[in-house]
Amino acid sequence: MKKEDCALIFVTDDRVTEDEAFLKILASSLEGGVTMVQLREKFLSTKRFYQRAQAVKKLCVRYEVPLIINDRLDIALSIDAEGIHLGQSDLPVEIARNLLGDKKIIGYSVSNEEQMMAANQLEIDYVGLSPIFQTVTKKTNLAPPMGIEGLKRLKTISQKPLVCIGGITPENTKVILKNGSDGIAVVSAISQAEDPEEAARTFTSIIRKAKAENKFTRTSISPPNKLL
Ligand code: TZP
Ligand code: MG
Repeated sequence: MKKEDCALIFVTDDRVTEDEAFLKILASSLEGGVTMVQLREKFLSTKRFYQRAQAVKKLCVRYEVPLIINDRLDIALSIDAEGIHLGQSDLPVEIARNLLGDKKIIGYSVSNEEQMMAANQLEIDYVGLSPIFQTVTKKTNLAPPMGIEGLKRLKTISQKPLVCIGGITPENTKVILKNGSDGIAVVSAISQAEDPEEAARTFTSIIRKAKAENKFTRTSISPPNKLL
């Protein structure tokens, strides 16, 4: 996985049940610049999940954006997705890695220090810090929000790219990126926006600016190479 791929992950909204509306929101998010899509479905039958995944894959291929599947390795394998996102109570990462091979993306959710230390030992491509802020979108298996203080703490331990999730809006994106997150993963702020394309564009522009500023800050405080 290229690190830039996890800059803006659109996690699809399983509250949007109607396929046409679902695909329209997805296409708009891609048009607005999302860098990866995670298909997350908690209520669909396996057959409907598979069919939706096929349609989502087609769109993602058109935009050359990687598609990963939440939880379901069978669906990921069946549509040859770019990867999978696993939580603490999902299939063990080692098993998923064996079945997917080295080239696929594995994202892994972490909520505390202990889980982060364990994640450092795993063959994963990025860690999802969950949740950074309060969210109403996910109701089960959800730890208390870690806030920016939690992000800072986990950043000091992490050896993997970090992607924050939970309650992320254009207003709180900059502070997340300034405190060490490599990307953000968003549901409602795109899927429930009046104009999902515009919302994705707004995130894209904030991320671009924050990354440019971060680079400047880092190089301006590091000593020139030859003095190292
Ligand atoms: N995992 C942790 S929080 C969350 C998931 C899937 C939902 C985030 O949704 P929103 O609407 O961006 O707060
Ligand atoms: Mg899961």
